[in-house]
Amino acid sequence: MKEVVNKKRSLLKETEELLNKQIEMEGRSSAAYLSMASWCEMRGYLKSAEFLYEHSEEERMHMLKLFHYINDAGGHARQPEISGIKHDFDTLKEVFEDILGHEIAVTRSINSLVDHCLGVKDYATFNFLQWYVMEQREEETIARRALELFDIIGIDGIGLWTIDQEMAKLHQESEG
Ligand code: OFO
Repeated sequence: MKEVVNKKRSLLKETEELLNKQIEMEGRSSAAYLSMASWCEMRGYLKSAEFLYEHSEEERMHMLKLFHYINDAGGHARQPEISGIKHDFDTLKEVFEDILGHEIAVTRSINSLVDHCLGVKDYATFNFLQWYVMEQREEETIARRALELFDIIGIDGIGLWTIDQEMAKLHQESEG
């Protein structure tokens, strides 16, 4: 029985472990963005909340893609334990600073996975990961542009309200 299982496996154990770590990162992104969405909604930043609720769903989809890839290749995708999610923020800007920091960390993780795949000549997984490489490029850009709004518009007067409205446009762009 064991041999039959091994014959089905096209992933190295080490690659499987790294992909499972990436699952954990995507799950953490989803949980973090859900928490941020809730904070924004509670504070009345409704466009930012909408953007983040949806972003949380997208991160879950990123996680599920990895689940299916690992299992289809004969590995075992594991539901990660996720704790330590931040629930409180001092400002709306802090939310978007955290998002950028988070996305940069995810990009580094994807890049090191890609490096690993090249090193072990796993070209199928390398190819699969290219979708994540491009997705990270887009997500970092959106996070940077969101932060720029705070500098361009400023937070005085109706500044914060305007920034929140602008998040709806960024949201549309990220979908388009
Ligand atoms: Fe999964 O793209 Fe952001 O973290």
